[in-house]
Amino acid sequence: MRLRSTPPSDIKPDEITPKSLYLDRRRFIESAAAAIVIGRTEKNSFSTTDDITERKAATTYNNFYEFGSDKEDPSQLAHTLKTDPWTVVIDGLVAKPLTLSVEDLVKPEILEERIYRLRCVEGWSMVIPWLGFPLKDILARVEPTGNARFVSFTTLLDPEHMPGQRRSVLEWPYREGLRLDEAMHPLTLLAVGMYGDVLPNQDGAPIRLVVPWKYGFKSIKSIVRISLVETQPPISWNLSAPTEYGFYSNVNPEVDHPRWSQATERRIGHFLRRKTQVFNGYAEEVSGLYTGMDLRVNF
Ligand SMILES: Nc1nc2c(c(=O)[nH]1)N[C@H]1C(S)=C(S)[C@@H](COP(=O)(O)O)O[C@H]1N2
Ligand SMILES: [Mo]
Repeated sequence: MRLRSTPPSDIKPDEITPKSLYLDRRRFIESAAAAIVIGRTEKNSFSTTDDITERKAATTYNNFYEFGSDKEDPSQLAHTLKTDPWTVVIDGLVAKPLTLSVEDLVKPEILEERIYRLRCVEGWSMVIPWLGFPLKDILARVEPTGNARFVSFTTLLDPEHMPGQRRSVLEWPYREGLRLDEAMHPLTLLAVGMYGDVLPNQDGAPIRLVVPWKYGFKSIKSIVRISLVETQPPISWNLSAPTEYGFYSNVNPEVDHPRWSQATERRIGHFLRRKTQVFNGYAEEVSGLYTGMDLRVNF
């Protein structure tokens, strides 16, 4: 496997077109996906056996406010997002800060497929086969220092190519956060692909977070910075409506949103509504993270 994080010497970096980088990235993801399909006979204990949502739905019914607030906006407008070149900075309270090109991360040998439920705070859900790797693997590489307690994530700020950022619907750039133990949980994924292919722009190319037991807005898209910090970081939805969106935002059928119930949800592609599960069905894995916390107060 030849991975080209630095260009061959006969080509100057500025002669490499974004297209060729994109095709490289795509080729590596496809080989990862092929390897995964071969290995799929072994059940991945992290994946749900729920029916997978149609790819068409997962790529045309999106929330990505940088491209508008209608569900169809991102698939129609996100082609303007420039994902090549792209770097992710991992810094803050760490011994070894790191700047990675996404090419460093699109390695078939580190990618796994994880079929996760995604539950949007608005009341719909999907089941998506992601290609990615646990966030904890990257955090281990940077070696968080003893005072690091939270992780702060930031999306690209680029109003020229992200038309939604020209309006102040949210505080830009989009920001999210996790407590360090949530970030280190083996279910917490950084995804670079879905459905055996690179992430489409509207789903958060080239790299996004997936936290399956939390409402969808925690799964921040198109990440440029991951910072280890000491205190709970500000997050965009909480800044815009603090009584509606808390820092934790764990899926909880018993804690309603102030304007609607969270007891049931509509699985995209299914007719009947279904009961929402506590921690989106991942209680066995994650409830221990919240022992002793009042989840009505820490919503
Ligand atoms: N940068 C950014 N990330 C984001 C959002 C956003 O508006 N901007 N929307 C969030 C919300 S509300 C949801 S439900 C999920 C949707 O992910 P999907 O479109 O891939 O299903 O992305 C989340 N990540
Ligand atoms: Mo959402």
